[in-house]
Amino acid sequence: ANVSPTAGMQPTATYDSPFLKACRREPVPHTPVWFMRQAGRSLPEYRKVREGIGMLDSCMRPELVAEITLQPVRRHRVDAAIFFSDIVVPLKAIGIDLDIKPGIGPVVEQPVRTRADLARLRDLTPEDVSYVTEAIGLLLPELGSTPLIGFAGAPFTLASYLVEGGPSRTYENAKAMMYGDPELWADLLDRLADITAAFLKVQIEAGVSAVQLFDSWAGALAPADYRRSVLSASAKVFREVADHGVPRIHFGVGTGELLGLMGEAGADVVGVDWRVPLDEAARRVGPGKALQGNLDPTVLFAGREAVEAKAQEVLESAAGLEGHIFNLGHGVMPSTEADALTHLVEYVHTRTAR
Ligand code: 1CP
Repeated sequence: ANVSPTAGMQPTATYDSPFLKACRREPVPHTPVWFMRQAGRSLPEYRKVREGIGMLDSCMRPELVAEITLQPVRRHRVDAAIFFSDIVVPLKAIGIDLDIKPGIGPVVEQPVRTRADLARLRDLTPEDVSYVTEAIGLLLPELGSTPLIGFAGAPFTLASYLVEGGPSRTYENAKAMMYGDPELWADLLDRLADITAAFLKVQIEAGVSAVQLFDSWAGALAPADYRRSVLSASAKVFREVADHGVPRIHFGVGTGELLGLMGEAGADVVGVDWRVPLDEAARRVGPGKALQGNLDPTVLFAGREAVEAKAQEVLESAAGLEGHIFNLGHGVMPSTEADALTHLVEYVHTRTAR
């Protein structure tokens, strides 16, 4: 019989979805679209269900997570869902005292600065995040053939929050450790690689169809420093999940100079922000990988004509690629109009219908 390589793991219709085909660089009926941060404050239905519930609390309620994850799929008809959670959830789950503060982001009560602090980073077990497994179980039947993307924060980006104690623009404490105590830094990133890999494995075993590693802030690093001090930890994460057979996406912001190295770390798909056109990004990444991106999220404030013109530019720049997944160059901004996103999905689908 005609059995797909993942038969028994997930329905063939999911395996044959445009999103997963594009990840595998196979021909697609239309260019697949999804948006980073597609679930969130741009949706009135999100604001409604989140009312009075803290961000981290909401990540631990399976029914709520499933509802929020489904909202952008219903509304925008995107080609993939992304699991509603946050990159700091596994850190919270192993007992790090942190919170996500409204208008700020993740704040860590006691930053990780010394070797003694490393002891607080214990291994993550599936039981620590049983609510994640449960939420994915609720989602799969609801999603049907729409793939679900799991995700985690990459070691560098997680370290930036842990060492700084919160969001930063300069990463001075994290970089001070990286430059000043390379051994401690390497051990910290290695610990985080294990936690991240364990968190991704939980999601894959629960049934997600692809995973994205968010190294959002890696663009703060020079290529030589990324290669020396970060690449091996991210490569370890990708290696750990390599034999699970799901595509692995690697994304960061301002990473034009790092695209080759981020591919080298083990990704099947490299995410690109809006600063580098996709054809140039493909040259930097090299052959054998699909690309994801890369419309500037602020274009969505400029009106329909501008959105279409800029989306068309992205599509033209992607015309020669083997695999392209349309996305923004970074997350949806909270004040974006939901209808602008719905229209963008329709536009890309129509323009690329083959
Ligand atoms: O109360 C709220 O609504 C807070 C806003 C919010 C939301 C909706 C935060 C706080 N996290 C999230 C969800 C979230 N976080 C998702 C949802 C799934 C989807 O895309 O629909 C995802 C993928 C993340 C991942 C995440 N968290 C990243 C990587 C992606 C990126 O944007 O680069 C990062 C860097 C974080 C940290 C974080 N969490 C929240 C904020 C505001 C931040 C950034 C803070 C900073 O500037 O450093």
